[in-house]
Amino acid sequence: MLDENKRWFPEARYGLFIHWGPYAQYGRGEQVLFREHLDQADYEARARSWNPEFFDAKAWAKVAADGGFKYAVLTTRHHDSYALWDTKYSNYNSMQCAPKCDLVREYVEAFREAGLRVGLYYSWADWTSKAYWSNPDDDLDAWNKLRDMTHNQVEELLTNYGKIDVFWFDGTWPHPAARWDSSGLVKRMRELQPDILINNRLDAESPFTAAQGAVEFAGESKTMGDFGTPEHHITADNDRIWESCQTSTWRLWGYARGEHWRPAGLMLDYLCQASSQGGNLLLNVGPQPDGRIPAEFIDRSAKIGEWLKVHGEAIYGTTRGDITEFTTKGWQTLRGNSLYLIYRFWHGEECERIAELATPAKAATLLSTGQSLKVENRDDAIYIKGMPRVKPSSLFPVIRLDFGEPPKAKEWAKGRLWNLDPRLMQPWVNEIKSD
Ligand code: H79
Repeated sequence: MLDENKRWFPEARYGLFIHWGPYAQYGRGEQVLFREHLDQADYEARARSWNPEFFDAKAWAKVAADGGFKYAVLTTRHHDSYALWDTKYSNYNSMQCAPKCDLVREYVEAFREAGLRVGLYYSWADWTSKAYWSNPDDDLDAWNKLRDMTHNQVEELLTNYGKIDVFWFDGTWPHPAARWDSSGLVKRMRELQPDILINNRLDAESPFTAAQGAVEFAGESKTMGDFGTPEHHITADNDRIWESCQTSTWRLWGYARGEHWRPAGLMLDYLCQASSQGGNLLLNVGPQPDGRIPAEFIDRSAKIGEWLKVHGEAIYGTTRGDITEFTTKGWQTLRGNSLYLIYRFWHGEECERIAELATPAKAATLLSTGQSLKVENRDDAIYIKGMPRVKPSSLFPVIRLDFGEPPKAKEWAKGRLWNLDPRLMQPWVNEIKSD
């Protein structure tokens, strides 16, 4: 059972991931330094002179609030180790470089003010450090210095910015939990911020000691941390809360010039799929080097926000809903005595038939228009009558089915595709006249 103080997280369902740092200047994602083997000194010089003249945390917070996001996670330090806050453990930070301000503080204050929960992303990795790229056993003093710096910076972030709701680690590779002493740090973090949710990127297999091919890049621990973090895919974790992170573009997280943006419908699809499988979506945007959020993102995010204003009850605060096979129509979520049918495909027929449920339905409401639809329970199925022929929402229409108790699937209909067991399909198979 999830602690009371952590329950807001799965209920929130939808967070905004913000990847931003001096790498935005290159317009080729957040890992350009390493992936292009750029000259370290050139990169650092350009980073130090980076000055995002149009950065306005309040404008970001408005985009997030209008988009229907309930929380956000900002990269306070990515693998390039440039810190977006006033840290005393390195001078490679936005206070001592060109911006001359604490970008994390502005972000935290603006997002809190807009009513959002606040998360901080921090990468263990430090691509500017020889110790990071080396086997710690070769120079333990250098390694310990690097590790202590990460611990100190995390403590700083959890001490100087008020309440932080989510902490999102990344970049453990190529060093395992024991090297980072990530469990020691997590313990300290919970002392500083007892309610904080911490993700699971706290471990990695070490290429310095592990057999080749056994390296876990993303650093997802199955046991440590509060929530799972599938990246670029949506896969339910049955044992704990989880959040899938997805880009709104192709695959880079930091700003990428000339990008092809995913349509609003596709990004909403991710949100509905994650909700239907009992997880969150952390949707990413990479703000421009000048500090503005790309117009393409604002446009798409606002469309999803409009949809959520009308259909949000099918997402926020719901629980896993894929209790039956619904692939031919879309996604399902649950809340108490209600089942939400989220239509990816609007079939345009006047009558809907739902055969899989064992609980009779009492009422149906088309959230997209607010109208109630007629419900009949007969012939071992639920019929919804008076469905509009024309799709009633430019994105996904939603019908709320209300029951007298939490709806249950029939024995044969439990799980998607009947758990791939042909025996469960026998009552239906028996209706086949002859071979
Ligand atoms: O911040 C985004 C990515 O930059 C970050 N996670 C999301 C949220 C991420 N960092 N690493 N990975 C995802 C997985 C890939 C890791 C590796 Fe590598 C590719 C390990 C070795 C090659 C990245 C590049 C880490 C070292 C070099």
